[in-house]
Amino acid sequence: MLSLGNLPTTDVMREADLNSHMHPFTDHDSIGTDDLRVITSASGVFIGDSEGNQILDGMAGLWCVNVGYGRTEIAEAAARQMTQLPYYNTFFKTTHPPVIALAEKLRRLTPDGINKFMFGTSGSDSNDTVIRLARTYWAGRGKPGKTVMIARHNAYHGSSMASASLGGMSAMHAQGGLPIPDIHHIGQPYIFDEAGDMDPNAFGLMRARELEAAIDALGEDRVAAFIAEPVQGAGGVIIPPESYWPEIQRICDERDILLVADEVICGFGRLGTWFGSHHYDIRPDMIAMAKGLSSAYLPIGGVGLTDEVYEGVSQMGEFAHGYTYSGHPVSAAAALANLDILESEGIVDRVGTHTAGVFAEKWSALGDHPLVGEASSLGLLARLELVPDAKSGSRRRFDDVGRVGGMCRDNCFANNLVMRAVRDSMVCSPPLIIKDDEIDILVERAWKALDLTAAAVADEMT
Ligand code: PXG
Repeated sequence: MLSLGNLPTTDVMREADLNSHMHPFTDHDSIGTDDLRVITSASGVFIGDSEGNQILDGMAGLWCVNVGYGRTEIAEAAARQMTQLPYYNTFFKTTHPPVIALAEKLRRLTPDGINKFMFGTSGSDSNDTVIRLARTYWAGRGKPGKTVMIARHNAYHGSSMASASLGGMSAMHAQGGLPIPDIHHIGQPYIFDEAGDMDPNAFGLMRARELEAAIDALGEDRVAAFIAEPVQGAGGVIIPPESYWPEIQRICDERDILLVADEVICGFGRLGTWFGSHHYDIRPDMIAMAKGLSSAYLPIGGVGLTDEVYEGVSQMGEFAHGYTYSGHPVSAAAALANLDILESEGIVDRVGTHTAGVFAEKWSALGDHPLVGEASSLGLLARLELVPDAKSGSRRRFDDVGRVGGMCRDNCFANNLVMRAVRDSMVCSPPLIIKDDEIDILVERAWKALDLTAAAVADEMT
């Protein structure tokens, strides 16, 4: 039995892991005996493994460790709360100070009009809550037929039955009998892969107007809400053209449907503003949150809603929804300490006024690499498009989609950098506290991984 106080060798831990642990989103047959990396420590923007490597975490965990690793203030706040009151629920007319303080603080930080908060433990359950709130709201307003949720192809909204249905990942729909009824998907504003020769803003308008067309086709009396990430994250950091969000907002204003911003990745500073909705001037009726809410030090998620949605739902009497851990006091205390750090250290402002600019300049240089067709970023979200003939300016993709991206991801890891591959796009989302010289290290390691990947691809051709 593995004891946390006295760790055995890496090989022993790998074997024990593969004997008894089933990993998320993993093809276990593809894990070689040396492939598993055992992460044992972390500080700042670096994670440490059991072999003593210091790896720059270009993904902030899974887009979530916004304040970076090793913040003892959060650990201390959680420890204090565990001693004071480790758990009590928020059902049946009870509450506790951490959840009150967190809701109050979120009321101040979230987009105008978002005034009430319901908590859970993840982004997935937040989006399940969104669906139930939207449908219950319309029932409360006397329109129970408005049940259809419109989302986008290649969106990621979570992994539960309802949130994965809302998401537009075909591989997820293919397993487990998804999607659930009354979910409809429209196109995504992915310029690089889908705009062809169109002007990006014309393309953005075209994609936004798919929402209008879908409402017409389904019937406005059937549609409850449109949900989207301000910038699609897991789908491949898809930064919409400037024309996109204003047109979506216009359509949602003119039509009798709710607008939901999934802020699970874009929230809490990722784009250099508190929320992605602030960056794009979106006026959502609901927002889903998780990840950066606690910088992932403890699991917590939630949904923010306007007074209008809250009152509509309240028309139905009891909203029969909630989780044992809704508003968990220790998670709420950790989230509060995390938000204190983001605020008191001016981290969000610094991303907007400094770090995003430095990052954009250095990241864009990766666009000169012969394997890269485009390098783009917004705030501290970034993407590289890997293509076979970047020099010609062609956006043609590799035939065997995802293979070269996977090679590049492995080369990053081998060079002590974490980046994710989404098909043949490399994505990056470092902790918001990354320093300028650490951005240099990140870009150097990325360049080296691209070189190794390009060399391997060239080898295959000869
Ligand atoms: N919404 C968005 C926008 C997300 O990115 C969720 C909801 C679901 O959150 P939970 O906490 O239930 O995981 C997410 C999560 C990846 C990756 O590899 C991305 C996510 C989760 C796991 C892996 O890109 N995003």
